[in-house]
Amino acid sequence: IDSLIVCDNSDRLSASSVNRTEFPLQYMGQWYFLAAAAPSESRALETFKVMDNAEFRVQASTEQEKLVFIATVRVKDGSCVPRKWIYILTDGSTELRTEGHPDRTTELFSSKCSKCVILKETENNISRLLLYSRSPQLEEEFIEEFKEKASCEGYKEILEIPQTLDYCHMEK
Ligand code: MYR
Repeated sequence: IDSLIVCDNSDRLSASSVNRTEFPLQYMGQWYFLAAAAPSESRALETFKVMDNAEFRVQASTEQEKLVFIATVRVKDGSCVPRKWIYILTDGSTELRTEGHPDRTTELFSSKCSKCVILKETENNISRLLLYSRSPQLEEEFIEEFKEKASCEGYKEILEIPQTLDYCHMEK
């Protein structure tokens, strides 16, 4: 045993401090992708392993129950790949659905890091945790907290997004 993590309630995923009154307004705008976690050998992190960095923007849609997520991914080969998803808000909950992916659900969780959000994506029994922050650099304690939460979910594979290259230019 090289490490022992005791999973008390502060390490477990909790949505208790996700602010539902202002939801989803407090999540609008710029986000940086910092880390991901999944059960080992699940292949759930494959698509992220080619990334050097990724920046997201969450914006309102012309349809009230939808949000537009725009991303620019800097691939390790240096190229920039734009991505876009439409999320569908769920009545009375902070759970999201993705347009075009009927089997995918996205839950939101809070952490001690007030400028962070943790997403749990589940699709056909495959789940993964994703950590996003308002700033590209994050204090080590918050990365550690994410790893502990992941470990308490039984997720042994952790990927930190390297961010060694410049961020791509994001379309306005
Ligand atoms: C994926 O790569 O599979 C999903 C990308 C999701 C990006 C999320 C970035 C920011 C999260 C803010 C939460 C907004 C909730 C209303």
